[in-house]
This record gives sequence, structure tokens and C-alpha cells, in this order.
Amino acid sequence: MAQHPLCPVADDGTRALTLSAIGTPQQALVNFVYDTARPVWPSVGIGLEPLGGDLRCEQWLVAAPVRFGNGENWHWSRNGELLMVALTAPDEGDPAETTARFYRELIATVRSAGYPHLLRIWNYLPDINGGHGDNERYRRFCVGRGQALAEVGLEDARMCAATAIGTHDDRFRLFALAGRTPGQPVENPRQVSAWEYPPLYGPRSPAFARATAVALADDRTALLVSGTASVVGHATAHPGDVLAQTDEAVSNLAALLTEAASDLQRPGLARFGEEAAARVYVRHAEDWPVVHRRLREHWPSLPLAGFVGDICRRDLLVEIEAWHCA
Ligand code: 3EB
Repeated sequence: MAQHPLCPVADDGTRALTLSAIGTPQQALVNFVYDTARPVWPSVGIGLEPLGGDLRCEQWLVAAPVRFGNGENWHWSRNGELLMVALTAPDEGDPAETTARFYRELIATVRSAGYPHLLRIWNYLPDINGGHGDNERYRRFCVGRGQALAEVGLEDARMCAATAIGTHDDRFRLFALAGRTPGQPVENPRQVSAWEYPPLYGPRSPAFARATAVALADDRTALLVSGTASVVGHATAHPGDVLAQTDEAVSNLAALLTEAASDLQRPGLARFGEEAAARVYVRHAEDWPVVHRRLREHWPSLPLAGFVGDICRRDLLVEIEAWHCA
């Protein structure tokens, strides 16, 4: 692992995101572990091949005590404020069906458990670019998600930050963080809101916020930043050029952080600081070294983790998500 001297990462590659007051007893709500074969909940894998970088594990810490449980296809963990749900199922049939089922189950669960506000969602689905035109699996995923949201009356503009990435394995994975109190969605002035994309990109526009801001107990704010790609307005910028796409994604993230700092009146959010980390998804593993080097130039001390993952538009080669506290 190429450890950068400025990165605040433990020797074992673990980076903690502390979602409760620093100095109080903490416990993991979830550990995203990148290279463990059979993690045990609340440790969990994301089904993508890791490419290296600074991180091996993200610990999402909250105030203890945390309780854990599971059902047939899912695990959960929760404390008094936050709930994490991980649903997984074999990938079968039309992704619209699986997705609608997952989202119905997710929303029913978070509501009945008393954590009705979605704060961050990750969707990892096999073969995201399989199928043609409006039958492309990502577009069917968007149809299923949209249908479940419509059924429960959840407006797109109130959705949370999200990631949707294609895997090369055979399981559908959905992770969701939910809270007792709402987060605040943040949009990106350089980008059309995803739920307002024109039908050119699919019959059902994607329902997610560019970021969700979550107020923490000790007056910090966590900014949970969606997968961010080289999309300007609603169009893909620089098709075929992974480094130009990387720079454009970085510009999008800079604009988003500026917007968040202003919306929340919290100047510290305007740049990635001490408490932050990013996952980077590249479509082609061979692009990782140049993308990694370029990101290191933009962000000398931001801990990074690289993965092979398919981005939801075929012409996108790289996507970056992040969390960031200030
Ligand atoms: C984009 O800006 C890139 O459908 O949940 C990024 C993050 C993207 C989340 C989703 C899609 C999603 O449109 C794709």
C-alpha cells in the first residue's frame, strides 16, 4: 500500500469517520472493508476489486452502544440516532423488480424502526451497463427505484446522497444510512439535479442528491458526497479521456463543497480537511495509476481508495465519492 506521509490514516489502512461527539465512547455502525474475504457484520465488503491507495477500511463510528441484527437478506446496526441497513440478494431478472423490492423493504424498515430519514445510499449492482437503450440495467434500476419512491410518496428532491456502481460479481448490494432527524440535501451549481435529467438518459431520472449534510452532536457537520463524475449540466464531458474526466470530477467536487459551505454557513466545508476520505471508481483498472497520481496533485492529503467499478453511463470512466466533516 502506497502510504502518503500527509494522509491521516492508521498504519493498518483504517480511517475512522466519527459521527458522534469526539471524546465520547464510540462503536462501529459499519466497517467497509475492501480486501477481506469473509467479513463479519458490521464489517462488510462492497463487491469491488480494490486497486490500492491509502485506505483498506472505513470505520463509521457512532456513540455506543450499537445494537445489531439481521434478517434473511439483510443486516442492520443502530444506536439512538442512526441506523445502517445492508441488503443483499442474488442478481436475477429485471433490475427494476429487484430494486423496487429492495427500496420498498428499505423504506418500510427505516420507517418502522423510527429512523425515517435517508442520509446516504450505496447501490452496487452487477453488470450495470448490460442491455441496450432504455433496457440498460442502470436505467431499469432507476425505474425500480423511482417506482418504490413514488409508492411511498418520497419526493426525488428529498432524496439523499447516493452512489450507483456496477460490479463484476453476482450479488446486488444496497447499503443505506438513515437517521431520526433529516439531513440537508446539497445540489451542485455546475450540474443539473439528477432528478431533472432529460429522458435522453433514461425513462426515469435518477433520484439522488449531490450531497447530504448531517448535523453532528458536537457542532461538526458531516458532508456525505455522492458519486461525482464528469457530468456538466446534464452531459458527459470529455468522453474517452480519463484524465480530463478526473479533472472535471474534481471541479464538480470543488463547486459542491463551496455550495455546501455557503448553504450551511460553515466555511470549513469548502475544502477537504483533516477529517475526510474518498472512494474512487475507475472503469478500467489500468487507468488507476494515472488517476491516482492526478488526484494526489489536486488533494495532497486526502486519503483515497481505488476500485474497479463500472460507472452508470458507458462514456464515464471515473467517479469519486467522499465524506468530509467540518
Ligand atoms: C451522475 O452524475 C453520475 O443513480 O444513484 C452518481 C451517483 C450517478 C449516484 C444514482 C448515479 C447515481 O449522473 C451517476
